Amino acid sequence: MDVKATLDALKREAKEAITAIEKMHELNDVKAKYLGKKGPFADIMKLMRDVPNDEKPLFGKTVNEAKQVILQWLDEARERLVQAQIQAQLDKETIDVTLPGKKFELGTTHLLTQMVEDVEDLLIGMGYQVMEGPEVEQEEYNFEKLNLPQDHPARDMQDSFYISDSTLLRTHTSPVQVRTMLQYGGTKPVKIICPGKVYRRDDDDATHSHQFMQIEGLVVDEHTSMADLKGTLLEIANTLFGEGRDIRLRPSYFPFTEPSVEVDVSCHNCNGKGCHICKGTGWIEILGAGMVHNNVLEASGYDSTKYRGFAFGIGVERLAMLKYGINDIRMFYTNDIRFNRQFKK
Ligand code: FA5
Repeated sequence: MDVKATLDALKREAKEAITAIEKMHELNDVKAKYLGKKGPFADIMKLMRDVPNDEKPLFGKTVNEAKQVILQWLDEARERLVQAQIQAQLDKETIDVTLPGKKFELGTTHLLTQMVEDVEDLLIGMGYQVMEGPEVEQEEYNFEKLNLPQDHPARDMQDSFYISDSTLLRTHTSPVQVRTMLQYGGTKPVKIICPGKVYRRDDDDATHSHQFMQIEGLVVDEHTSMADLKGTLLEIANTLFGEGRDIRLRPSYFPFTEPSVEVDVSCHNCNGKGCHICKGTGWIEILGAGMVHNNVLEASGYDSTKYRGFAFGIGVERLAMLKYGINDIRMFYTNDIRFNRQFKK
């Protein structure tokens, strides 16, 4: 038998079979067919017995070379299939940049934030500076320095969440008045607002929340008067509720202001005639205010014979409820997206 011719024929046949391979598993089939234990190479090696001893090395070498060539072709075929697989995957994953994009739903600014921003925009334009104060506050600032000494009956007006004997969650933003005046050192005029969260042990119902927002305002200088307070509040009312609002000041009581007033705005719904929103009165209460009490000025380092001040504290939820006819304060805090969406700016 001409081994060389047999091997050449075998290689040609294997080459054809390997070239035709299209799937990975076919590689193993072809390999087993030609190089496996029952394949033609095994048969050829059996002939080794009849080859003269001196020709055995050459015989073995020739067979082995043919085998290596086939293994090499199989490796090349494997590489070809791997590359084809990668290419197919890439083709499948091609991004069509002309496809329309996915639309992401944009959130909205919460209505309370919008109200605060509206008031801030207006008052910053009038020369006010925005200040911040801690929500965990000392009794000294929340009460004492605001002319509410220990055992003062007015402390009951604002049932508090105490954290320790002398620390509580602030019940109003008024402590920022004291903190700012102390920071200013009793010599500079003050013109600030402070929006922020406050906390009271009120039972939650349609008009009360244990956590709500206020915007504090404070102006201190040598000439401030009640007329300035009224003008400022009128400006706020017109900005929030539309031009043509009227305001009225009613005598009230706050320990930290004297005189103290509660402020009503003429109803934006009925223009003062009386409707369900203003409960037939033509007026809607929006805030507390007054001239800063001399005791507060003194406790905060300002000479009350020289300086005068006015202050106001707006309930933000109350404002928003009145402006938009919202009848339950809890709507602000349940995070119902359908409610929030209605106030997309
Ligand atoms: C005060 O908190 C004073 N610090 C306001 C003030 C500042 C007066 C500066 C004078 C000078 P009052 O307790 O009335 O005042 O609260 C102010 C506003 O907060 C109220 O008009 C009301 O709109 C709102 N408010 C009070 N309690 C609650 C509550 N539980 N839930 C929601 N809003 C409330």
